[in-house]
Amino acid sequence: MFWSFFRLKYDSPSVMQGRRDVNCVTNWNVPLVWEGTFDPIVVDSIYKKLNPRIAVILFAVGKYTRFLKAFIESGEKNFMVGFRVTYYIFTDHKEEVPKVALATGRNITVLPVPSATRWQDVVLGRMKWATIAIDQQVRREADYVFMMDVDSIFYHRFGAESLSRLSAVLHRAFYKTTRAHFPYERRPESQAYIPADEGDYYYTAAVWGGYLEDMYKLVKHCHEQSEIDAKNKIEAVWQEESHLNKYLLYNKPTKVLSAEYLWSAYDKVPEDIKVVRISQLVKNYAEVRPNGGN
Ligand code: UD2
Repeated sequence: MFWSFFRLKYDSPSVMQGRRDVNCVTNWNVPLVWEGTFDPIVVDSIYKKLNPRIAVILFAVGKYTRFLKAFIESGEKNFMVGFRVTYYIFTDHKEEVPKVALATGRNITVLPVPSATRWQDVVLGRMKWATIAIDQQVRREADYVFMMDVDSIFYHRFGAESLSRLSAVLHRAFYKTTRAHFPYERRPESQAYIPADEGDYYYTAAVWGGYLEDMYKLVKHCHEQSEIDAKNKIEAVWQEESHLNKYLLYNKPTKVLSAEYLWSAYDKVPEDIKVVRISQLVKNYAEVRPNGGN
């Protein structure tokens, strides 16, 4: 009796999805999502019943407005297709926000932010502006929030399988390395400090998301931590990414997304990445940033 139930449950095609070449669960027992570990039709149909409103928070400050068109156009083809999505574009050049045809239920909201003289202030400032915008507006308009880098293109489905209380993406450069190689903040003077013997994964700050209130708690905390750093005249080694990694070490993500969810045109695609869902574009850092490359 038990075995016939077991066979029925685990032999059915929708639950036979799996991968043997990669780890599909974290050591705190939440899913680690790869192509081949979920059924897109089943996942979408579950979430479509809930009809969630999904916010994408995007910064396009200075010359980064040039990336908006391709990001949104490719997002319309691949990101949460069939769901309600609002792209919140934070920019200092609202006249450069392109007109892009959006599917039904999808919108663009443009929000002003000041220009910057240092790229570091833009990336770190994302935590501050996201905190303010959620407080003043987004809270009334969204159930889930994603934070994304704009200099990237969607190439493949990025769907409801990514939704969770807190979902973080494995950084492509470190998902095969040991924690000794993670570029965590190692100076105890910074609020983003992580001791050498701690750490699960190294997550990218270029794509991450979750329930609105969980995301609010996270961005507010990271903003406050970076303010303390600023008072102490220290900036975390990878700005907001360092604070994000510290937060996620002690507040574990409820879903981890493989590096399929943010690859990069700088790197060859390895065997275990069966699909590239978003990829960071190659850019001339010195030309596009207000204060040059590094
Ligand atoms: C990495 C991370 C990024 C962030 C940054 C911090 C990846 C793929 N990305 O990206 O998430 O942690 O390091 O060092 O690993 N932006 C502007 N105007 C500017 C500068 C930045 O709008 O002048 C915005 C824009 O949305 C951009 C994002 O900030 O996509 C990240 O900045 P970046 O692309 O210059 O940083 P990068 O490639 O080093």
